[in-house]
Amino acid sequence: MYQDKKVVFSGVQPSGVLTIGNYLGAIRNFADFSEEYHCYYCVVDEHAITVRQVPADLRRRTYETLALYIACGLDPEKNTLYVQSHVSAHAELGWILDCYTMFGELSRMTQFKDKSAKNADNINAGLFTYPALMAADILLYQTDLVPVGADQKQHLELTRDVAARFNQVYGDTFVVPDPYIPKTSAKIMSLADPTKKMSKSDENENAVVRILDPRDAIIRKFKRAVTDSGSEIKYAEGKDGIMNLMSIYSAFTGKTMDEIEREFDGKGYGDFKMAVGETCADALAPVQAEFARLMNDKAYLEDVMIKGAEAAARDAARTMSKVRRKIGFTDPRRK
Ligand code: ATP
Ligand code: LTN
Repeated sequence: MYQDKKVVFSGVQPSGVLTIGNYLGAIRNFADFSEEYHCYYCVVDEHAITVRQVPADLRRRTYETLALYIACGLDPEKNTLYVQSHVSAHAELGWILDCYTMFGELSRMTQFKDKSAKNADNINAGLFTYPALMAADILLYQTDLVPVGADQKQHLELTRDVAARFNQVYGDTFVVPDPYIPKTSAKIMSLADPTKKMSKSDENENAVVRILDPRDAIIRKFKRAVTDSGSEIKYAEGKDGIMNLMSIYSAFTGKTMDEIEREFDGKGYGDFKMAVGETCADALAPVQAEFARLMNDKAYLEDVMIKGAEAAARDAARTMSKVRRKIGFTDPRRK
């Protein structure tokens, strides 16, 4: 559809301040695709309202998430950066795909089960149909590749199934996308409970390291990270806490687990945690500086949002017109 280049699409919810899980599992990898692919990176605010949001916070975080995209190396000239609710085709195709997504399929989604348990007083229909809207995000742009963390694999499989089902009924309409899940750091775990995913909406601040946390907070959180009662820095079954810290250290330094074990041979957990904290803080410092600069230039961020939404809407319209025609919607203005 887009001439010579294949298409990449991904999204992040403005549902909280981003964590190093979002950074290492997703955003940090986005810029790798900018040259070879036609890339869309979206701030998915419509997904965020499946959980109750304070309007002023949602607004601020939408700007912040866009600023973080840019601070993490995404050049708005080379990537289409925009906000989901600015392009009405997402909600429009979302509704249509609701009608091609089965109740049974949605019931099996682990994210739905987790979020229902966490938000027992607000299990709304949007939380349930969330994956159909996510499929719409992706399929609107004839996406080939979707870089995401491991937790999104199931949603990607559903997207593929919905695309294939639609194509089977109506003939080739959508490209069936592949996930791109990084080999290391696809699932950064909570520092308070290393059997649980680190999540930006976690209420326990000690469980998450946020991209924007000050240096001393980052170091303090790593120092307090839950580990086992042993003392050896070893990547081994049953040492979930240490394995998670080693993955984080490896992701920031590029060192292998063997190299890390050798580096900390004879040293204790205290030394290792300090090293992880310092390395993480060092790596995030330039992102934080660029973020601060961008947040002071709201006019620039708004310009990026407007241009991005215009470009995305133009591209999405091509898929929408095809979808409408195939389904049998009337279009009296079309000659
Ligand atoms: P929430 O807590 O609001 O559900 P989240 O932290 O899970 O949010 P999302 O906005 O849903 O973050 O995800 C953005 C991207 O970050 C997705 O590609 C997701 O797979 C990835 N991601 C989220 N958490 C982690 C993690 N702990 N490790 C690796 N990747 C992650
Ligand atoms: N569901 C994702 C966020 C998301 C997304 C997308 C990711 C919404 N639409 C499209 C990739 C492609 C999440 O919860 N992390």
